[in-house]
Amino acid sequence: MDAQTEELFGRIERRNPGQPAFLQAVKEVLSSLGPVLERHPHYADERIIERLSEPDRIIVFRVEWLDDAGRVRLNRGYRVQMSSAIGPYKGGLRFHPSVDLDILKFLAFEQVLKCALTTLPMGGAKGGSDFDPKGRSDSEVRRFCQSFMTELFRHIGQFTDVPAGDIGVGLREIGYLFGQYKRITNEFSGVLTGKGVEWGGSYVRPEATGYGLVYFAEEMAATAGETLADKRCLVSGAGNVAQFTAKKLIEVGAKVLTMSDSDGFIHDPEGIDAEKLAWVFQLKNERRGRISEYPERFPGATYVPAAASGATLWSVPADCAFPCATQNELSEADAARLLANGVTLVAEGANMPTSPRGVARFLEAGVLYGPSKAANAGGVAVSGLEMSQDADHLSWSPEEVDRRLRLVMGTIHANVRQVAAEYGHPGNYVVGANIAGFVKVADAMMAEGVA
Ligand code: NDP
Ligand code: 2IT
Repeated sequence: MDAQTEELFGRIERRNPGQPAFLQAVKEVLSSLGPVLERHPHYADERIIERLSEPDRIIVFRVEWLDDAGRVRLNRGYRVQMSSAIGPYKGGLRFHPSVDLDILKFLAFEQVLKCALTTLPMGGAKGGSDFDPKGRSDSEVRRFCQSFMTELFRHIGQFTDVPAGDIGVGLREIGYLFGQYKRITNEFSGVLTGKGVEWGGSYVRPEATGYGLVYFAEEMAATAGETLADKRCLVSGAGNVAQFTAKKLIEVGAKVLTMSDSDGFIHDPEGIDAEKLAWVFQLKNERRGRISEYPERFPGATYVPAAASGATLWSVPADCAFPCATQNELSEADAARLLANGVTLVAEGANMPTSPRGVARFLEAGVLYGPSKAANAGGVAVSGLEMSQDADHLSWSPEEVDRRLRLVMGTIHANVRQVAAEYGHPGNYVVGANIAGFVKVADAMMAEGVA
């Protein structure tokens, strides 16, 4: 960063004390913008970066609910509406004990640029709660969701803000949230995405983030004249994104060696095939069990608890890495280990999973590195397609949605590469994604003027 950008970042730092994840996300973007600010000084004159890192609005509220024993429980709910420059606020809801304003501001900031890359008209937001769904009964989750929506409903709407899922929020939670919104407003609309196909959802939305990630990785590999067939792949996480990443990787002939949850990881040297993956789907989505059960069912595999040795799944030798669990799950040491083992492609399904020093390692090594805001944009892109279908009161076939998802991922990939080259960093997907997303939002902000 040059002296002027350093000074600008210093101001943002002073305005947002105690928010390391948010500042990490802003700094990563700022570090890419040098060439565009030099070429277009009007962005600095209009203070676009400072305006973009200040949310339009933050809503914080109390969520109280009754557990199965009839005791009163208390959580905090949030919605960070970051930018509506290019469309209604859009972005997921996360239910996880680690959720706080810092985490949601980082996610909302990333979401603004990600949505800009999708080619669809969506702004950026994120929300959620420090509620922990783990170990909670269905009726406790339902009561929590209903209470959460009893406040959130007044801040969202199909033309205002359209939430969806993220960590801890899947089909079940979206169902309870949608039911409560409808009960309160007497309105059946596209106010949430990730709905069931029978009640206003889109085919391929559950698959979209993982499938889109693999489509993006295929495009990356093709620039080196490669495919993913027979590649040894590391996947982290075992939730929505990890499951469908693994599914598509298996479909295209790659070998998936690992999956994980917050307790530890499994390494299956023979590869997780379609049948084993179907068992993981059942374990995680129906029984809501732990990945540690995998070796009991498939004895060729080993389980490594996270706390035991500090070992991470990134130490398993492989060709490609797909972090799909959570932010900062891949450290500089992990990146170094992956590179030493000869990894050639890294594509991020989770949001900001690689630490800044880890990213620097990948870029220095010149491996294919696809940052999250480009590589995992397939999820929100199909959310955008769900909004289109809701607005038109119709439903496209799975084939049609998948075709459009592939098209969107191909377009993002081409655009990101083209912009990176145009600004003097050919092959650098970080610079390409940050500049392409930024310019689109910045130009809209300029056109809409300061009020
Ligand atoms: P899920 O809740 O379905 O799965 C999350 C997975 O990550 C679980 O295996 C979970 O393990 C693990 N995990 C969560 N938090 C931690 C943690 N602090 N440390 C270690 N492991 C953790 O979420 P998704 O699959 O939807 O989301 C995964 C990532 O993908 C997130 O970064 C999310 O923001 C991102 N993403 C999601 C999209 C979507 O459409 N769902 C779209 C784009 C990005 P455990 O069960 O033990 O908690
Ligand atoms: O991080 C993300 O892009 C998501 N969690 C999906 C958001 C959405 O609105 O579909």
